[in-house]
Amino acid sequence: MLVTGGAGFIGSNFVHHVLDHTDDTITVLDAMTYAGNAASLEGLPTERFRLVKGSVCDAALVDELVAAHDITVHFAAESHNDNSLNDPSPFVQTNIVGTYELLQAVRRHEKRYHHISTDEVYGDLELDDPERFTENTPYNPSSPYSSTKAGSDLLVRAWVRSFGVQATLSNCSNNYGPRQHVEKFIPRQITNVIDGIRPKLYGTGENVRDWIHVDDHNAAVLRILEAGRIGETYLIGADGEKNNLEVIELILTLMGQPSNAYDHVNDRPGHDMRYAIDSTKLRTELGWAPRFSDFESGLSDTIEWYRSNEDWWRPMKQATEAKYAKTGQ
Ligand code: NAD
Ligand code: TDX
Repeated sequence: MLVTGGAGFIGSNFVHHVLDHTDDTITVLDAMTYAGNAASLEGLPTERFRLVKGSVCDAALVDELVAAHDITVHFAAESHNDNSLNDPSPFVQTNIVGTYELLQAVRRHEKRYHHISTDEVYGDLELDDPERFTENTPYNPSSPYSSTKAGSDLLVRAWVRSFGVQATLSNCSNNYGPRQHVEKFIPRQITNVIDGIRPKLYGTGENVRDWIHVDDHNAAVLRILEAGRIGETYLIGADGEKNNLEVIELILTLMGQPSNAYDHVNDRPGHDMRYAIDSTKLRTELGWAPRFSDFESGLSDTIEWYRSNEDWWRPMKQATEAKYAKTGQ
């Protein structure tokens, strides 16, 4: 397998999972941006694992690697909405041009391809909307990040239809778990509390995210690789809707702090109100079900991981908070 973005949060958990549970061999292609962390790939069996440092936008490198593997799973992306508001340029390059280069290579070499995407391509829902996103919801992305992910999804669909590329797609809701960069909501608050900094809530905190444990996401991806129908999109979600205020209060309580010991900070421009996934298709067609159905216990384990792995996150913490300080967040 070729796994792009395998030094990032979801990709590295995917690599560990596959190497732990199968006999497969994996090559990771990762540009090792600020979000790529070699420490996330430590201790893997060297005879079954290799890390190639390079960009998915490098057509020659992508061609060579795609040709040499049976399957490409494409996780690599610029992934943070706040960064996309400050500088959209790398999002257009990596998310759109990088996907284009991979698609051209899998097309030339007639290889199987799986595209990792997000529920954010569907835009957002009102808090009281009884509907959730399905595979038929029209695309309506809000941010530079989500619009470049939407663009990449549409390239995949077009390459399937026009060129017969053997691709599947998945759009997942918000992931949490070990090895997530401290710029993201949950690890930022956990590491803030460890450092004696008050957690930071954007705006009113009413915004809802549909949380799923990263291992449940990756188990769904493996199931799609095994049995997904070519050309199809599968939504991945674990019925984990929570508003940001609830999550921040739960983190504080689980970490032994008063539940109101957080600060309200500037809201994110264009902040999506609510995401919610209906994963009926994945569950009924492929028999997938989430294993981490108890958010509080998954969150406790995640807090424990950050407490026990300070060496992993400490090098990125100060620069991340300095970036947030510039936008009053
Ligand atoms: P991440 O930011 O933690 O990791 C991204 C990885 O991609 C990093 O290792 C980075 O070095 C690498 N990368 C960036 N640009 C590259 C390039 N040009 N060439 C090669 N590698 C490059 O992101 P993540 O949270 O692990 O997200 C992985 C994928 O899952 C993304 O496609 C994202 O859109 C999608 N997704 C994420 C979530 C979530 O909650 N985090 C939810 C749904 C979908
Ligand atoms: O300090 C914070 N305070 C806060 O209130 C941060 C960093 C975030 N937030 C809010 C914004 C969102 O409503 O928390 C929510 C989650 O924020 P992020 O972790 O930045 O995630 P989000 O913007 O929802 O996008 C994530 O899920 C979908 C991933 O980063 C994307 O890659 C994925 O596609």
